[in-house]
Parts: sequence; C-alpha cells; structure tokens
Amino acid sequence: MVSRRDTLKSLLLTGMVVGAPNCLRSLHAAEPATQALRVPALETGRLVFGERIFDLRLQSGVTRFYQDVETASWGINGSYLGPTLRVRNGEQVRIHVHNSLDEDSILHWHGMNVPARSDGGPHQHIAPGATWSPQFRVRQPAASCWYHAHTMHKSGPQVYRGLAGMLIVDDEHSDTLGLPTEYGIDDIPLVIQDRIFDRDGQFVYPERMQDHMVGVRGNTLLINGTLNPSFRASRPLTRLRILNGANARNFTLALSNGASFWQVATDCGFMEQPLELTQLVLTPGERAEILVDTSGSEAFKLVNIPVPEPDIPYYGLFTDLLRAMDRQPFDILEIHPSGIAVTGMPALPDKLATIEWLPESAATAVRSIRLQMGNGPGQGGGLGGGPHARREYGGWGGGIHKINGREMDPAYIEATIIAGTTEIWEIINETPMIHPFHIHKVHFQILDRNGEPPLPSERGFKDTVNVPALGSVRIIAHFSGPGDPLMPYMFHCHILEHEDHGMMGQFMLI
Ligand SMILES: [Cu+2]
Repeated sequence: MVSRRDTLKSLLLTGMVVGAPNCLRSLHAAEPATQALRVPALETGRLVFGERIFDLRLQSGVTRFYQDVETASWGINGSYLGPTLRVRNGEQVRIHVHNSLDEDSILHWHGMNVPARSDGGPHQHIAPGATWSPQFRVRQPAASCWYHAHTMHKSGPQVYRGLAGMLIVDDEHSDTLGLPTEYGIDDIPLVIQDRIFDRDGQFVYPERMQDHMVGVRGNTLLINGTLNPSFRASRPLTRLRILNGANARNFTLALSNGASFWQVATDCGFMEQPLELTQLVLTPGERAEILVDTSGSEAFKLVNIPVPEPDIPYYGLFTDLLRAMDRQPFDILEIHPSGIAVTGMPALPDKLATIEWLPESAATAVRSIRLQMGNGPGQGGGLGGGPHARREYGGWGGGIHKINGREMDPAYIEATIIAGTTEIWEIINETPMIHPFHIHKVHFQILDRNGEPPLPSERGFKDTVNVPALGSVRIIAHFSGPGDPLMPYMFHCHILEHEDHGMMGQFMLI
C-alpha cells in the first residue's frame, strides 16, 4: 500500500491538475500524527410508560480536531456529530429535538420506516428555540441507520458543520447471531466524512460553482470527527458499522494488508450470509457492517483505494473534475489488532437472515426517475454555456439539478402511491457522474444495474443506491402504510449539494 508521503505526493499532483477542489490532504501545522478514534456516546434514552424517549439538542460549539485549535462546529448533544441512538424493533420511540442554533433545522431518520410526519424533511422546520417531537413505533429488523439535517436548501452546509449521527436498530434475531455487539469495544460505528479547514483551523464550506456541481469534497478526512484516527482492538473480531457520511465523496474501502473482511449487513439490515470481500464501495448515505479480523499483532489500515477512471466522453473542466474524483488513495483508520492469536478463520454465522426477494410480478406500477443536471434535454449549456455543452446529455452545466425535468418544488408531488403496494422504479442517470439515490421510508431491493445483477455487496435491503454515470438502476420496493395524504416523503440524490440545488422529488403515500 502507499505510504503517507506517496499518498500526499499523488494528491498534490492531482490537485495541480484540477485546481485542487477535491484532493485529500491535511497540511495543518497542528495536525496530530495519530490519535485515538473517537467513538460517539451511546444514547439509549429513557423509558417512560413503555415509551423510549430521547432528548436531542442541536447546538453550536467548538471542537479540537487539531491540537490546540478550536474549530467552530455544530453537533447534537455535543460540539460535533451526535450520539449513537439505539432502539429496538417493536418499541415506541419519541425524540424531542430542541434547536438551540440560530437558524431553522430539521433531522431526518435515514433508513427508518416511520410515518411521514415523523420522517423529518424539508416541509418541516424546527425554528430557533423550538422543539420538534416526532414519534414512531420501530417496525424494521436490526440495522445501522443514521440521522442528519435535512433542511430545505441547507442539508449540505448543516451536515458539513456536524449535524449527523448513527442510529442502531436491534432486534431479537440480531441478539442470537453471536456477532460482536459490545459498543465501543468490538462493535464500532465509523462515520466517514471529508472536510476543508482554513489556515486557522476553521471549517470552509466552498461556494464555488464547480464544488456544488460535483458536490462538496474536502481535503481532510474525519472519522467520527477524529483526524488521523487509530483504533486499538481488544477482541479478535471487530464489527465496523460504516457510514459514508460525506456530502459527496465516494469511498472504495479495503484493508492495507490485502486481507479479506466480511460484510454482514447492507443499509437496512443483515444479508443472507457473510460475504467475503477485499473491497467495498460506499456512496454518500450508504452503510455497511463489516467484520474485520483483529487477531494477531501486526497493525494495518482501513484505506480508500482509487477507482479506475470513469469511461466518459471528454467535456473539458467538468471531465477533469470527474476524472480526478475518487482517484486518490488515502488512509481512513489505523487498526492495531488485539494481539490475540487465533488459528484459522474467524468463526462466523453460516446464516444471518432470511430475505424474501420481491418478484417483479408483485409490482403494480413502474416509474421512471431521471436524474439530470443542467438545462434539460436539448438545451445544451455546459459549463457557463461554454464550448463543452453536450446536447445528448442534456447540457449538465449551470449548477441546475433536477429530477424528471423539474427542480424540487414543495408543491409538486411526483408520485401518489397506495399504501400496501409494490412498485418498480427505474432510476436513470442522464449525467456523467455517479449519483447515490435515496428513497425515504422504504427499504428496497436492487433488481439490476445497466441490466446486470447488483453487486454481491448490494444483495440485501437498501435505502440508497449508487446510480452509475449515464447508466440506470431498477429497484423494487413494497410501500407499507400507514399513509398520510397531507405529508409527502422525499426521494433524492444523496450528494447533499445536489439535493439542496433541486435533485429531489416527493411521493405521497395514501
Ligand atoms: Cu447527485
């Protein structure tokens, strides 16, 4: 694997090529070599008359990402990110979210099957000083979900400052699998994010058009808010609940020693059986649970490996940006194994879950969802209307992001769906870059991508899917009730700048 110096060199070179909008580096003088991985506090709330109640506070504060540097940041019950909430299938939950910030916000429970009014979307606002108290019964199997700001036009900057956290669902079945479950010991959440710091160690949220076209990518990685993190394992097998919590960056995860790891869960729960992998792609919003062999004594790293250059026509500056994207190797987490010697492979359960695969014949509707950037088919445009406009791709310049020809309009409902029905959605990416597509509430199965079966790592319930450049994905989902004719659910690109700039639509479940 590349050394830190090689990595830096390659990043700087990449930066020179593309004007350094999105190369990973960290050059601050006060940068710690490595520091212990921070693990968000585990919050189980309080039980009142059988209801699990959480008290969350959106707040501003300062965080020491760098030694002796106080960075202004936002968090939930803390100065950066929020606690890991833990709930159980079947129980009634109420979450009091108090906004002590000086602007409107809202939290969305990503991956949770909750009523529209409790879902937290751009129709809902928590004004400064106000409290919002969504409630729901947990009706889904064990999974690693998360929560984050979903404020109209402001999801990007609010998540960037720190409004996000993990939300773990447990159930009776997950208790019996024998997987690592000791939070912070052998069951570790990993929120992977990239940020930009200025010379004073303050967050910079870039406003340049090109950053918003491809999505905001930082040059400094934070894992659970830790710069250059190191984790010391104390058990021979460690479960990582990995969330791509970045605004826009895709990660291709691997271990620096080339060893295998085992994926056990997709976004919304366990897979049928553990899947042995040597690399795993996560686009923004996606999660995976993996088991890592932490026996033995030789340190290794969880790293990001570069992906091959995308096979797209050349469009000028925008193509340079796209080609540089996801091309940088970098370290994510240094892992010091437990030193416990184990002979052979770790013992893993043969079977994790029974998944009922939805047949295409169950669908009563098929919808097309077209992801678009620019001025629409035939309009051309390109970057600033320059010479690189490509009419055949709808002219994706100008920073306009749309679905089915329309920027997000709170008054427009794209689909009205009868509760209890099953639908196939074909998500068609008309642009030359990946978009991670997220549907609120439902847990779907991927039927195919560009006509091919989904990757083995996607064989399970998902709520966010990687839709490849100029390609398409078909998903099938069962839309369970209860419906609500007055409050829609969202579907959108999970590149938060794309969502903020209009690549979002609404469905009403009735
Ligand atoms: Cu997008």
